[in-house]
Amino acid sequence: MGRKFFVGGNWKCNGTTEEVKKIVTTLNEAQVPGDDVVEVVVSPPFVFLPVVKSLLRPDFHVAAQNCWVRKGGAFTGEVSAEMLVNLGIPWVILGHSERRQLLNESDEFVGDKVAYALSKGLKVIACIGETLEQRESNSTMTVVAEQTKAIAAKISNWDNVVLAYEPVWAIGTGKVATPAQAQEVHADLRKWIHNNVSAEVAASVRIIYGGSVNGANCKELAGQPDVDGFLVGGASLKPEFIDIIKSAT
Ligand code: G2H
Repeated sequence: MGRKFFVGGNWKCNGTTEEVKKIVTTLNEAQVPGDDVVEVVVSPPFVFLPVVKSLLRPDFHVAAQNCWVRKGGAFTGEVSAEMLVNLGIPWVILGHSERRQLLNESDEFVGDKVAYALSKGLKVIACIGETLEQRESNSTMTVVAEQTKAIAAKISNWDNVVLAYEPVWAIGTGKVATPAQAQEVHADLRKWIHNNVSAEVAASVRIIYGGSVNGANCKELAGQPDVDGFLVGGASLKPEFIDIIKSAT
């Protein structure tokens, strides 16, 4: 079976209750390809998860933007995987570069988080990607392989994992990777998975691209054979997110 196109909307730390409801209304009214063609997952801040989940059309799903690395307890300010499961939240984004960079989340920590979230029944959008400095020193694939290796070391079942390749230099900068740049890393990453995990996982795991995706550049990126969808930040707060969903066909 082919890899189903996946479009995630990462709302990051944005929105008021009113704004969030407005985005949900736009999504609910949109005519998009069916969920047999494209899987759509939106990720509001924690505080808006219940309201978004309750109002969102049933063929779209919700993701949290993070969760704690182990069972909850005395970890002030954290939200556990168990809590997300309790709320009926099916997905979580882990290892986003903003957390890796601003909160010093290491490759090992992200690997542990992915493993724990999966063990509790969550599906995971695991983010990886190189900085501009790393790209310019030709270490893109080394960095991306190391980040993926730290996840592969902790999990044995990839069925509920989507890998999001998000070059840090393209995030929120308006500087999108060219389709050729995205395809090159996605193909190399799939090859790495083939050689280091298994041929089956390499063939089935979805590798999505993130970093300044918008309504204008999505179609050409979506046409690349190893680009299985997108993780969208800024544009997921706008009506053009619908155009990005439609790029699945
Ligand atoms: C990358 C992306 C969403 P943006 O972080 O994860 O954000 O589309 O704003 O670059």
